[in-house]
Amino acid sequence: MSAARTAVRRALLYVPGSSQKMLDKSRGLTADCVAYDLEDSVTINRKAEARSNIRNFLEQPRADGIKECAVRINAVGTGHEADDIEAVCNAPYLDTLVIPKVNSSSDLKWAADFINHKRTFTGPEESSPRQIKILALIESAKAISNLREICETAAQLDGLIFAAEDFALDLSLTRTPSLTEFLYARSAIATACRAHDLPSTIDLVCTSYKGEEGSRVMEEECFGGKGLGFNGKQCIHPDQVAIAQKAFAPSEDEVAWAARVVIADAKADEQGRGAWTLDGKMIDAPVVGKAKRLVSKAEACGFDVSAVKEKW
Ligand code: 1VU
Repeated sequence: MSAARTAVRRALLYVPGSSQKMLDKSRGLTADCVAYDLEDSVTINRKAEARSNIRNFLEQPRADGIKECAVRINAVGTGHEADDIEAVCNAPYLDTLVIPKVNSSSDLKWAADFINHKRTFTGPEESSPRQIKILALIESAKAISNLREICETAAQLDGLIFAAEDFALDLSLTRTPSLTEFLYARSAIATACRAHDLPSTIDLVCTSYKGEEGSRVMEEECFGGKGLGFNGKQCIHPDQVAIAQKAFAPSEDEVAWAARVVIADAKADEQGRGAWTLDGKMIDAPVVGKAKRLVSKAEACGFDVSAVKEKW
């Protein structure tokens, strides 16, 4: 299925384009979005090799478990960006380009115009759409100040991603386990995505990935991000993917509650009641709206919501 129709990116896993082993490994994974990387995980002397690896890789159909194939290019102004786009933008199984270090509208506009100019591929709809989506990485104070103009720049912009490590470097911050130093930036990004109807708002990387402690920290960060309005998280290791996909999907209890609210609301509507009670709590229009949104999200994440509804 084309990514254009799903826009569910609970986990976005980076795979270094210079590692053929990790590229091959990604084929066996189950992930909403895999971003094959040409940027920070690839050294300058291996950029050309990584472009060629990724281009060859995206000639082959997406693996069953992967819903979306993205490529992260190098930032506009580095001197690598045009070669990156030219190398991959007509690959048959490319869905999305991730543009790092977008500081202003002009960075994004240049990338979007160049992609649209170079993109000539017109394969069958199942393999790849004519227009590819863009995700923009927000990594600096300047970018946070320019969020509104960035969000309004390109029709194919599908979401924003927060890069904590570069943001910390820009502001000379030290990352702490509480992540409070990023609160303003993360809230601003999640709010901007909502205000501009961008489907994906993807949170910072959890740098711990090893063992039980890595899983605990990852889970805690996912729920913290969800609480701020993010609907996905960047991952650097396969073990993080299932944790993010579970955390950013509605839980079974949430789906059951939402299904009950939607069913009971239809009855309340017939009786002309805008406010009513379920399990001792008042339900009115915004609560019903939340329940309907949960049902849509659950369906997009693969839940059989009709089976849950039948129980009620
Ligand atoms: O079991 P196998 O030996 O066959 O495979 C290993 C390993 O190769 C594989 N693996 C991966 N496969 C695909 N994508 C990945 N990202 C990935 N990471 C690991 O999984 C098996 C187990 O791996 P491991 O636990 O032995 O881990 P390693 O020591 O091999 O690798 C750890 C690092 C962190 C180096 C690796 O996961 C990695 O390179 N991750 C990606 C880093 C990256 O892309 N950084 C830049 C993006 S983050 C960013 O820019 C923030 C905005």
